Amino acid sequence: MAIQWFPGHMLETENLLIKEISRVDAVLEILDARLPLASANPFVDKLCKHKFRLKVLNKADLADPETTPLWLEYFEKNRIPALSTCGTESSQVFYALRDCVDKAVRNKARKLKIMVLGIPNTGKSTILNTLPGKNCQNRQFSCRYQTSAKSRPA
Ligand SMILES: Nc1nc2c(ncn2[C@@H]2O[C@H](COP(=O)(O)OP(=O)(O)OP(=O)(O)O)[C@@H](O)[C@H]2O)c(=O)[nH]1
Ligand SMILES: [Mg+2]
Repeated sequence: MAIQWFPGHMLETENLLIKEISRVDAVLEILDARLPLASANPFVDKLCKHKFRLKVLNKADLADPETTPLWLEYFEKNRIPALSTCGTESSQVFYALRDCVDKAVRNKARKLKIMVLGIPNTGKSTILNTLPGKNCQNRQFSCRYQTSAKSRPA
């Protein structure tokens, strides 16, 4: 019996991302700070070839506090924009997004569209839910939440 290792919903999501990427100004790639390379999907490299992308090393509170700065140094050396966050801390999430907006699309006055993606359980929903929280200065960011595949929550 052949084992289907690439189920239909994954293909569906890939196609959706390819379609939507041209409509966004920047991408927040949510990673697990404890394993920033292993929690990255190589498909995102291809997808974001011509798009500004900020790697967000989330769950930094669970990671080794001495190792996370080394990862950030590694990304900086490779000229890959990255920062670390604790997704439940609204101020950190706010600064992550502001950094992304500042670097990616400085001169645009209109509202910006930012795609938030990552492998399961890295904290995408937490970050999106934290963002419009009470401490998020003057609600400068508003969220429209679209799930990655119709039948599955992002
Ligand atoms: N300690 C800690 N826990 C976090 C952080 N961010 C998210 N979590 C927890 O990690 C778990 C997964 O977070 P979600 O936001 O559901 O992750 P997700 O990427 O949306 O997951 P999927 O929708 O399944 O892909 C939840 O229990 C969160 O409370 C963080 O920065 N620190
Ligand atoms: Mg989610």
